[in-house]
Formats: sequence, C-alpha cells, structure tokens
Amino acid sequence: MTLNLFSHAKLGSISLSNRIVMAPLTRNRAGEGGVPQPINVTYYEQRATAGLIITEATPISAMAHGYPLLPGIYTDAQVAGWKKITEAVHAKGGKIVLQIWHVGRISHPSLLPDNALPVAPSAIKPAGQAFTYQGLVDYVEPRALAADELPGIVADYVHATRSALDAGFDGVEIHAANGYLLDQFLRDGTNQRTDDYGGSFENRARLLMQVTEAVVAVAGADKVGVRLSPVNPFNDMKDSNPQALFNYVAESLNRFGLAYLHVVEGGIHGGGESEPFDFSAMRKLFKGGYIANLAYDKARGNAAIASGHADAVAYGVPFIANPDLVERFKADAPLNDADASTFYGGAEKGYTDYPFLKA
Ligand code: 8OZ
Repeated sequence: MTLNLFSHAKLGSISLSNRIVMAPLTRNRAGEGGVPQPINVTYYEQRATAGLIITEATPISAMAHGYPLLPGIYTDAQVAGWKKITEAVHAKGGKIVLQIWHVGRISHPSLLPDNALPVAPSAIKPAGQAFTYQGLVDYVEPRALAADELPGIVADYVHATRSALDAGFDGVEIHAANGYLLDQFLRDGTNQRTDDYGGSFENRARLLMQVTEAVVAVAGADKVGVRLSPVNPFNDMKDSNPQALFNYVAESLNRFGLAYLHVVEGGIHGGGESEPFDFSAMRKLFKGGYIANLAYDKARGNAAIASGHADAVAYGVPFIANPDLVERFKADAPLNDADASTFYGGAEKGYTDYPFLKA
C-alpha cells in the first residue's frame, strides 16, 4: 500500500493518526510573564486533528526572548498555562511537542533582563530591525558568549525540557533553524569563533550536539526532534558551504536516534533568495524520521510521502487559516486564505476565528 498524508505514522515514540503536521508558528499572543492564555488553548485545541502539532517557538529562559508576547517554558506559571494546552489537545486525540528556542542575537536589550545585550557566537550585528514593544528598532551588536557560559545555556535547554515534560508535552523539538542561536553557531556567516565552537563543522555543530545530547538525556531520544534550515537567509544568515555543513549535521545527529529531523527546505519570511541545496541528499544521510516543510500543498505532500522523501509534512500558513486542514484535505475542500496582517500579535481576529467546514 502506498503511504500518503492520511496514513498513520510513528516518529520515535509519538504515534500520529495522520502525517499532516502543524508547523511551529510565532503568533505573539501570550499573556503577562510569557504565560499561555485561554485564547491560546482555544487556538491549539481547534487544530488538534493535525497528526502532530509543533508549538510556536518558545523561549527557554529570560535571555532567550526576541519578540513581544512570546510564551516561555521556564516559570511555574508558564508550565501551568501550557498544561491546559496539552490537556485540551490530548482530550481531542491530538499530539503536541514544544519547540524550544533561544534567539541569540535576534533580540534587543529592551526585551531582555536588565537591558542586557543579546548574546551570540560572535559579536556580529544582524542587518535589519528588531520587533520590540516600542516598534521596529535597529538591531544592536550582540555580545559574544564566552565558552564557559555555554554549559549554562545547555542547562537552560535541560530545564526547559523538564518543564515541557511536566506540562504534558509528547516531546520537544530543538529549534536550530532560521537564524537563531543554534543556527548562528552552525553557519560561518555568524560564527567566527576561534575556540572549540568555531571553525570546523565539528566545532560549529558542537553546541547543537551538546544541547541535543542533554535534551535526549532528559526526555529520551524517541521524544526529541531537531529543526534545521540549511539555506534560509532570514535573519541575515549565510554560510560558505551549506551542503557540506548540513550533510555533516544530519549525519552527526544519527548518533542520538532522534524521533525526527524537521527541515525548512528553502527560504522563509522573505529573507531573500535561498541558494540551491539538495535536500534529498541530506535526507538520505539521516537515519530517522523526516518532516519536510515549506510551501507544500496536498499533492506535493502526498508525493513526498509516497516517494519516501518525507515521513510527514509540516504546513504553516495553511494551518493558521484552516484549523480543520486535515478534514479539508480529506474532502478536497477549498482552503480559507490567511490574513498576513494578523499573523503576529492581536487577539481572536486571525487567530481563533477562522471558519471550520460546515458539517
Ligand atoms: C517569524 C517571526 C518571528 C519568529 C522562526 C520563530 O522563523 C520564528 C519566527 C518567525 O523560526
């Protein structure tokens, strides 16, 4: 039998009733103190028929924040807020993993404790502007992390993972994509370190491997995924040899026996043209589940699964506008259009008010 988007799947220990995954989506609608609110419960609960929900990127510490109104996963109140979300999704038969995140240099002192400078592998200021409570303001030059600070960051990932398990998540996804801290270490446009964390592929991948090892030790490898975006230029990212680097990263992750690798197969968020990259070659090097993401529709999703390229396909914008995307795909029903003006921030409008198919 040919597999398709509606086939059951297992990613590590996580059983999916279909292969239509809700991609991680930043929506900037958490409450005071980064605590998930009832409106966030409604939003995720509405989308619980996805085979798997990957939550919006979630800061692992106060220093990991880079945008307004993000939900965190490091205080008791945040854990209690997330617990209501996992319970609601599970009650509807869904599965949900938490995407754990440190933004690195993509932040601003006004978003950080005591107006701290954002931290990064190297003191290289990103082009562009930070999205702050005061509006868009130029990025600042970040502070290069000292090597002896990195165990503290790994410890923050561990604490976040424990908190996620306490909150009832089915697993965690390590956000190593889209120009945030772990990606900043991977790519040489942002990592110019001369210590054990810069230079060779092994050195640039060291922090990701240390974080993954520590997270796996807490959660079990069968509950851990990693997201990469080898050629996404968003957040002023580049690398001199992405194919060789990310082939190395995919192979190196094999040692953990992860639940899945999740790959953004191109450029997102209008960061510019992405360079050519052979995702199929990289995928073949990884010996585990693979979630493909980026501008897939139903036909291309089915084809990616039937060919064996992907085990599941993550849909972002379609899930914003179609809480019942699975049912719509099943019925070949038309999709609601997404309103980009309500993606980031606001309340119900463009969040929990997209219509379901009529029964
Ligand atoms: C868009 C706006 C803010 C954050 C990512 C977490 O690209 C994000 C993000 C996207 O991974």
